[in-house]
Amino acid sequence: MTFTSTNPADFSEIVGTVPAANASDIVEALRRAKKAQAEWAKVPAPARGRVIANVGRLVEKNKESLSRIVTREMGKVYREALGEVQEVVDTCDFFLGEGRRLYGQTVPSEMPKKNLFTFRNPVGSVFIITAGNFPAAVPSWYLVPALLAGNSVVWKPSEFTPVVAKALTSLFHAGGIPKDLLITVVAEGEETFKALDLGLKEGLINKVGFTGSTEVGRKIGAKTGEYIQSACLELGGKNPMVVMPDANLDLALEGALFAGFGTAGQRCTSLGTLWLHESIYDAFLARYSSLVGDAKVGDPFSDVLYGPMISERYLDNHLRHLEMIKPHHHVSGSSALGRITQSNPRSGFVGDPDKGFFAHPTIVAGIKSDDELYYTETFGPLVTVGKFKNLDEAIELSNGHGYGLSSSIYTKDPENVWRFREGISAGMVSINNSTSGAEAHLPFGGNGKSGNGSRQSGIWVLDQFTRWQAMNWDWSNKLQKAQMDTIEIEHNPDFLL
Ligand code: UN1
Repeated sequence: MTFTSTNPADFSEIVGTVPAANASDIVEALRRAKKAQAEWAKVPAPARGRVIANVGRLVEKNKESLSRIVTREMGKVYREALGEVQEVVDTCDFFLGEGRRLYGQTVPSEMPKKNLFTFRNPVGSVFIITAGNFPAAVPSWYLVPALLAGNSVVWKPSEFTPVVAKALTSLFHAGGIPKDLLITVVAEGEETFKALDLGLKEGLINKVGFTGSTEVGRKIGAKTGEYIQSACLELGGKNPMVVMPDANLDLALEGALFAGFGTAGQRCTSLGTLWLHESIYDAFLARYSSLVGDAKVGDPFSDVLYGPMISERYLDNHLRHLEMIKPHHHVSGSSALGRITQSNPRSGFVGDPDKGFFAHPTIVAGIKSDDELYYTETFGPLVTVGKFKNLDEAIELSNGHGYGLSSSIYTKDPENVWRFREGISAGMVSINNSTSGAEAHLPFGGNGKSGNGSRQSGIWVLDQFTRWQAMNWDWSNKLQKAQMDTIEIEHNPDFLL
């Protein structure tokens, strides 16, 4: 069996064909990767860092060609694809130096002639499962630190972006990562889950990393929990953007346009609900609607706000979310709803909409906290808009659905900034900036329905791919008993001046 990957902007174009793995193929790959890990862990970390440096330089050298594959296979606009590949380079640049750090500590002992130390050990073999919306950058957040830290990786990319996965994997191998240390398998969800279960049972998996929906993340979290493991979970979001009346409204409009509709709303950091203060609600909404109404949609290789949905499945999901629009909502942003076709056109569309899976941008205003659209992640070109009276209410509305990935506030008042930062439950907070576009060396991750507190990127992800080992070394040549052979220093507890 094979997967045939087509261009979502022109589904008559085949991007590539890759073999489909079943559960036993994946288990076999897990066995090979496990075997390869022991040798890799013996390679000094600075040398592993140099391999990561090679990979970074190769990705940089192939930036345009890899970005073109990203746009052709996934559909994001070429400028964003270049940014995504740059994020892989940034991740390699950060971790190549980590090969010369991977710091442990020296810690004083409570006893003489005894020394304490900590070491970071690789967890072993890791199984990474990623989504199609960031087919190169998000996988690199797992692959790069996991390999740098001395682990082996079996990677199951999205079945919608296997050609990007193949290309990225070949760059890792060309950079010096041994073939069995990073094995990429393309498989359907059911086979992947079967392999996860079998691999955990056989002791072939020491850590799971998963980026995708909350629904699947819950199942993976439960499965790994059975084996006393906690997966690194990066799940959905319903990211709020709060606009205070004192904000730079032009800036907020620009931010809301990019956050809501960039990547056709298919980032986990995309804007969910735009919360507007009641005093600016009508005027801001009118400007936002006309800005979105005028935006160009279409061929992702031309100058458009966004291109197609990743696949028909993502388009179908978007269509299902449109059914959640209720009579009390006010819809704007385009001349029509749903799929863009020649018979359901979008003015200014660039290209032939019938060739791909394109969707009209949709703004749903008048959102209330008991609406289905309030607590549903829509993952498409759909932004909900609601009204608030004061910052406390805005924070409550921003947290109330239980997601907590990214968030944003537009204001000029530092007091609003600090109150928002303190009150918001999200793992990431933007001030006068889009909800999307996190930099590759800050902790990335969410709380509640967005994740179990695990963080990717920067130094923080090292806690996912290493285990702390504590060592004590007693060189006194006698058995010194901790907490019992204590040292008492004479002092006068009654001393007064
Ligand atoms: C994702 O959608 O899974 O912060 C990741 C951003 C990007 C990464 C998004 N740097 O929008």
